[in-house]
Amino acid sequence: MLEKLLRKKNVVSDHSIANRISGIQNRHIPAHVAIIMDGNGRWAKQRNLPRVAGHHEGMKTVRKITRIANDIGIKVLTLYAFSTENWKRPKLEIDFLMKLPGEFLSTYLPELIEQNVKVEMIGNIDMLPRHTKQAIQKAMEDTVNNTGMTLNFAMNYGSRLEITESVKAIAKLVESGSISSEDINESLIETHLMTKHLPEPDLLIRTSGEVRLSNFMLWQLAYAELSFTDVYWPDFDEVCMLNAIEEFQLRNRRFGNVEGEGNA
Ligand code: V07
Repeated sequence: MLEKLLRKKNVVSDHSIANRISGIQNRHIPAHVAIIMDGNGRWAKQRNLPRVAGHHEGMKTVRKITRIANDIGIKVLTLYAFSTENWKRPKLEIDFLMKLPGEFLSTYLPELIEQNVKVEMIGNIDMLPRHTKQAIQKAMEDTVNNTGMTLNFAMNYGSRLEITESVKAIAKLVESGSISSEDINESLIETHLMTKHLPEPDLLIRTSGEVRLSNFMLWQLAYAELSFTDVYWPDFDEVCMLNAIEEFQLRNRRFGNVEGEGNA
């Protein structure tokens, strides 16, 4: 609440955001931040708008948070855009959601390229409508050589399905005799997850007051710090993001400074 007031009065300026980013950069920066972008429907309801208006507004937050995450020096930002559970929603809402990747990319892909961001995806792309698939594939192709932050969208993603598929693939390796069951260990399982090429998330943020993981990166989040805020995703802004990162750094004082002199 105080934050909102300060911002209205313009007390929180670009200058103070830049100062806070510098402070963050003098400490341990989370390499991978994952976010459950919840509360778009509730944001809309609060304003007597249709749910889809909340989803659309949430897209602008994706842009904002991508930019500041990249500025901070976060290496991977994973955003839960569409879960395997989301297919249970009304068809019209699903149709709207499936247009958002195309709209997001036709609007923001040029600036993502300018920021050297690499677009990636986890989840089963095959079940998505063709236009959605094509938009995402083009963005991945156009940014494949970018060396800055990876912006990783979880689309039609579910963690139990991901783990189930890994187990199945490993069972086939055993069946064919390429490995023995004794060769199964944590790192073999990890190399069969969709995130095999990414570092584990250091920080998970969930907006909108729900305190659950909802089948999101269950294996990968084993050691992550968890950050929950009541703010609805469309209202989540740079200040909220800085708050979450600073809180992470306070909890991680063992890594407290670059020289490693922090107290445990
Ligand atoms: C979606 C906006 C953010 C709040 C959560 C629900 C609605 C961006 C994308 C997206 C996905 C892939 C991609 C580029 C952009 C997106 C869906 C929903 C399904 F390559 N926002 N956003 N996709 N929302």
